[in-house]
Amino acid sequence: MSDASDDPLLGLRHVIRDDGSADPDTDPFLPEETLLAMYRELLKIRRIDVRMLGKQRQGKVGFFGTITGQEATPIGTAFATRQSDWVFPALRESAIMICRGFPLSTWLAQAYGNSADVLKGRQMPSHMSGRAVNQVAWSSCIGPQIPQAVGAAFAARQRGDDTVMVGFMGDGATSQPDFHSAMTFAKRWNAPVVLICQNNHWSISVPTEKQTASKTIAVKARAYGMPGIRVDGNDVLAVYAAVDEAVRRAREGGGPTFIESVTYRIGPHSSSDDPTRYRSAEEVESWAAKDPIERFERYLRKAELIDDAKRAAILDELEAEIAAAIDAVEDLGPPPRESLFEDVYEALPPNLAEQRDALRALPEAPKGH
Ligand SMILES: Cc1ncc(C[n+]2csc(CCOP(=O)(O)OP(=O)(O)O)c2C)c(N)n1
Repeated sequence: MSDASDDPLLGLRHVIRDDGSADPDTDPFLPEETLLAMYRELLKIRRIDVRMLGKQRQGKVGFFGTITGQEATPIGTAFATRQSDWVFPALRESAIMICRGFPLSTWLAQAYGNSADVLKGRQMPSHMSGRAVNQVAWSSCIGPQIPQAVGAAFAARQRGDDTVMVGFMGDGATSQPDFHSAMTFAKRWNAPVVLICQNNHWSISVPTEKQTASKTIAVKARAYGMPGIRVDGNDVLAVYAAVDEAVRRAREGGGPTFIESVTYRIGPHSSSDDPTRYRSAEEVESWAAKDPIERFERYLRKAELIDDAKRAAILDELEAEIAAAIDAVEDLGPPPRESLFEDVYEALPPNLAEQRDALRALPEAPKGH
């Protein structure tokens, strides 16, 4: 704790100090290979953002949701959870799938909505999910994943296994009724769930202070009777430590925790947004100076785990990996037309089978239609 307030729900937990040293009272003391793996994942998702926003501008994908500036929360969470724990994401946590080993090309195929997309082109672009890595689809509608995470946690407890559910939301989502229902039931059922709010200060063009009169978002935990943590969301080690504490509590039967991860969205809300219309360049610059990747780099350099040459080598490897993944999927065609009939019925009813056969008999549409 190094913020002004004695109340942990008003102050902010940090690990990495401005000079790159770590606070020994809060440092999770992760092994070197874990620190370097985290660094790689942070850089990877940052580079994917740059490449995919470019693809959207070239008209190759219709929509992409970047997370630039907010990487520390999904990456810290990925390392603090087990593969068997389930993730119920909001808008900016799809990178957890990549950390869990979901193939990058298949992940990208969802943005293209093509034949390699495990969701068969049926979701909005950039709404990745994967059963193979226990990450459910996120809903474009703000909020429903929060009670879903709580319900799934209740089910896990009833089944008697030690799976923990992690549900994410933005600051805007805390003004939705779903947030309040989820918080109420989470503690009432003592569900093994960690609910994480990425407070990035904006809900598209609405600033957080117009969403709520509450001093912080973390303090809301108190009203629902559960532990809360307010953490520096641009400090990947602080996020890791906070989520690790909450996940352990949930796994050991101690019930839910609510975490506010304080961060900032450096880029647009999505590829459809122009943030210069509602926020100042000075505000963005002041947060860019707190960049989570540069902050972690200062820590790694001080610990002599990276230097310019190692950084450049990692970046080269990542660029090649991302370029290969894009090349593998970019020019694939759409999912087969008859896949429209899959996944709803275990056995297709005769009337739908007839429609599917009629569709099959039609000529394919020319490319581009
Ligand atoms: C129920 C609902 N209302 C409004 C919208 C339009 N909308 C899409 S994203 C968004 C802002 C979400 O803000 P926040 O929860 O803070 O997440 P962030 O985008 O900042 O990560 C809004 C209002 C929506 N998708 N669903």
